[in-house]
Amino acid sequence: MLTRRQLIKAGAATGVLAAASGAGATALARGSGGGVAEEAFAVPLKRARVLRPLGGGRGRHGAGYDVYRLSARETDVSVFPGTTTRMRLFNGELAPVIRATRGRPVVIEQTNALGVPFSMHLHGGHVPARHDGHPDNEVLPGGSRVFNYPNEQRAATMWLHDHSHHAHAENVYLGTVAGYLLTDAFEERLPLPKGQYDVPLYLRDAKFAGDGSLVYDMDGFMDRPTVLVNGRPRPYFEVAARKYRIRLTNTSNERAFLLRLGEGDEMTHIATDGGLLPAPVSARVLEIWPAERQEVVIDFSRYPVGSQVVLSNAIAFPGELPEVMRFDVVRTAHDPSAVPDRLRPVPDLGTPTVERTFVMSFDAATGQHLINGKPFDPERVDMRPRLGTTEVWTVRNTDTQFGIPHSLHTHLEHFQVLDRDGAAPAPGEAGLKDTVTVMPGKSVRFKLRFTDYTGKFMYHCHLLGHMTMGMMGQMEVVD
Ligand SMILES: [Cu+2]
Repeated sequence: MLTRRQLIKAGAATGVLAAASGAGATALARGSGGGVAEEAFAVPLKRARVLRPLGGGRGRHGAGYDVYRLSARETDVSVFPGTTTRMRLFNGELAPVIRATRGRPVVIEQTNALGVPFSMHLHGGHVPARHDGHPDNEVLPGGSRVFNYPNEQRAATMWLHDHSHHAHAENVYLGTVAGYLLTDAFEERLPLPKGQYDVPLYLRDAKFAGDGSLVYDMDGFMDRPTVLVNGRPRPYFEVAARKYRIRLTNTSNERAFLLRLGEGDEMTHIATDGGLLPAPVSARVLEIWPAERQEVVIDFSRYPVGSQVVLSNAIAFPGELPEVMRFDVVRTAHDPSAVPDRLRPVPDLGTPTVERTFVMSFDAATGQHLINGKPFDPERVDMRPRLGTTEVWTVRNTDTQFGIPHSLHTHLEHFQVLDRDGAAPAPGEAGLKDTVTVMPGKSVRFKLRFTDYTGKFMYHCHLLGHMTMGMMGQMEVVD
């Protein structure tokens, strides 16, 4: 039996998180610790349900807005046939989705029917501090809070999750996640696949006990052998032989995926955290870390009707099934969609006048994860960026001894990656981002500009166990 530390070291050897496993492994695997038997492609994908607004109205500036209610509550669902899994879900649903349009605000009345505090955060949202889900604004059990999202930002695939002080990792793990897809006129004009051919997929890992219950162990991140897509274990998805826009969000606490389609078939990478890339990028693998979004267009017209194309994880841990899901091409369809040669230029974020460094490290003596040598302190403001100022942030991961990857997620603003250890970012990282992962011994530089909103916002590692153990800071944006 390997110790956790040996496992972490072994995982780091590949430079990502785990040794790559062979594709096409056994069709049947068993979760460790007597978990449920798991067969790949036994259940159909459940499409994420798009919520209908409860109502709307006219805001201060005359713009229409939509109202939604999201209630976080415990719900029994059946993930594996014949078993019941108690999860914590918004409205009792696995990843419901809100579709929003730039310029039309969304108001969400969020009620907390859980037994723990809750603080809803729109990941990727450019929103006022009091609506950002700061842990100081936790909603206690039985309480509620109204969130106002202005939607004055570029089209992007975002998501909603808990940001409470102590329960966020468990709440995310137990399923309290919703999608938030913002579109705008620029994106709508492009001939990308739309409607039923624009499919959000929420990927995550999990560990289930034999009775179907979800097992949460903060340190058990290498023992979550089940992959769920929109809450279904390794589903199949019946598609038409045409192009689809697939919007991937990794809602895992710690799991990274290196996705591979079929035998390394081409996917067209079109967007990331902050929306469309400057230009499409041909991709044969697609890396997606916790909280990141990656969007691809997949052209299923390459495959004859009757084909089955597997999406697999090239960095599954040893002993795990690599399969994530399967696309079954079942019919032909008319396809007026196309991927233009140019998508969306990155906006000019200005000339930086401030530089900051963020050193990410694990303290083996205390088990805490630190930024610049300090664990999170809610009483401490770590920095005060000025509104209208462009800054360059260098994020350095010094955890070579333990081989621990870290990420940095900035609230409020998206950023532009400038370089990784001095080298230009890959074309797939050339769009706006809000979460970057930095491998041990590596560094990344990005620039961002503070706009519109003052107040306190968080930044943190989005490997949620690390965040729980201190890897978070707060900035107060000042005028
Ligand atoms: Cu971390």
